[in-house]
Amino acid sequence: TDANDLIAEYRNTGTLGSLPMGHFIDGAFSEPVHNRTMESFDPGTGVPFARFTAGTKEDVDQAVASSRLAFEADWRDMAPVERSRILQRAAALILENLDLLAVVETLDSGKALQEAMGDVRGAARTFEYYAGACDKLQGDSFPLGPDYIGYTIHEPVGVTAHIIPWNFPISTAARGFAPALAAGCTVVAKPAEQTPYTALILADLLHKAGLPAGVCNVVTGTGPETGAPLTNHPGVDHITFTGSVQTGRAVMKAAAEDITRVVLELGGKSPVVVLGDCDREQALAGVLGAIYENAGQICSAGSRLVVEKSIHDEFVDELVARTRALNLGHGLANPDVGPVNSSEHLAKIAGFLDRARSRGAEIVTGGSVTEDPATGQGWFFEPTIVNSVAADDELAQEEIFGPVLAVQVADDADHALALANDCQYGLVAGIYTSNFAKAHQLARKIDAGQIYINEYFAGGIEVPFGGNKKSGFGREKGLEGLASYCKTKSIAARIG
Ligand code: TXE
Repeated sequence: TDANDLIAEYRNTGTLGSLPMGHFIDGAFSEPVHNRTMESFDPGTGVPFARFTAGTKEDVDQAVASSRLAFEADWRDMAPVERSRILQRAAALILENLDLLAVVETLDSGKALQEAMGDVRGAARTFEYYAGACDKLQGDSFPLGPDYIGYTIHEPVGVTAHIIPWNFPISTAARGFAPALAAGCTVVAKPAEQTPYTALILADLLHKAGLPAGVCNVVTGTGPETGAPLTNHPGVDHITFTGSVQTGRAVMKAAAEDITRVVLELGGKSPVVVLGDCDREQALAGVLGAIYENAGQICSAGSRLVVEKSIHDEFVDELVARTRALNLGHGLANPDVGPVNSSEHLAKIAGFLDRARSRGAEIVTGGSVTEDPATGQGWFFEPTIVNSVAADDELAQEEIFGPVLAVQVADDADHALALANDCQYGLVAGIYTSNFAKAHQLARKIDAGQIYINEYFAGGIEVPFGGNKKSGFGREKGLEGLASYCKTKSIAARIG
């Protein structure tokens, strides 16, 4: 279906007829055990546009049992080349459904349609990448002398649970499902209650691509009623969690109960270090994208600008001018900055700025709740810059997860490094400089899972991604992402 037709349908009816209903279990949309539903809101208007199923422990039990059966009966022992072909077909089907997935993602999350299209293309690329890896999970052999044979094989860990957040629903689903399936694992996913639909549609497309029933199940509902029973489930062998530190802690405790493997991808407060010798244009564009893409609701957003004193005044003036020129609007209108995801989240962002104002912070642009200028509706926050933020201020320490940039002034590169590392999080850091050696020296010394030099968000599915410190542990993407869904078995035999 064409995006324009879907947008017209939404404008005329206030909903979309093609939205899935129910959980996706055993290869079909299924009736829940208890018939309870929740509203889904369009953040661009603040108005509900559909209802979806609020799952319970009973639904989770069904999904895990189905995944266990499918693991043992169909998927674990399928020839890797066959798994690969199914994942390749899935990539193609995702692209064939690009417009539907992107429009649904925009309605559910609020993000600009172009960004949603980028996310869907990225999801297809993720399946393409891991499709190519299915038949390359090679082991090693070991030199034990003429009387022995020693080798390793990589076995799938089993049934994997995926707890998905609302800021990148289809990207996060794909980033977990594709490597898990490539490794021979089965999947039970719980999308965020704010954004349930694209994971359901993705599971259906995977089934249409040839995935046997039960290999990928999706259960919708709230964190406490659906997420917790899944992460606590003794039938789950691995948990991939993306979300807040607080919930991550609860998930890690649940995992500890049964010694379940867990990957935690939590928050960030990532610095963008801009040195005096940078290419000014490159740095300005990079800093703006780093904080305003997806209205700042990105775990790896560049939410701290650490700028060298020598260029600070000029650089911040230009950033402020460009920030004021950004247009806000409904995601379907393709704005520079869309709404934030929920009214609760909007209130949380506003709280940070209210407290900053009462401390006398230097808010150089933005700082308030606003609305879609075209309709007067929606959950919007002004693109905001706060200047000269102290290292111990909450604006420099806490994840706001909105379009709010905290500027920290550094005397020189060493001071910039100290400021960059003075934080409980360690997910990402950006570096802008024309000095190649200095860039790589800083890259080694900054405590973060990934470093972007002269282009923020550089890299793709090939590059491992994950956090240090309170940003979590474990790596997704790349071949490391695949390894976390495998368990190595060593086999040694005496033949002499
Ligand atoms: O997160 P939660 P929330 C950060 C960001 C944001 C804050 C709160 O700072 O403002 O977290 O967001 C499910 N057992 N990030 O409240 O609660 C929940 O249903 C199992 C950073 O939305 O962590 C959803 O599917 N699951 C981030 C998912 O966990 C539970 C992305 C995330 O929700 C659960 C999102 C439980 N007890 C928020 N409770 C990132 N790292 O990108 C909730 N969930």
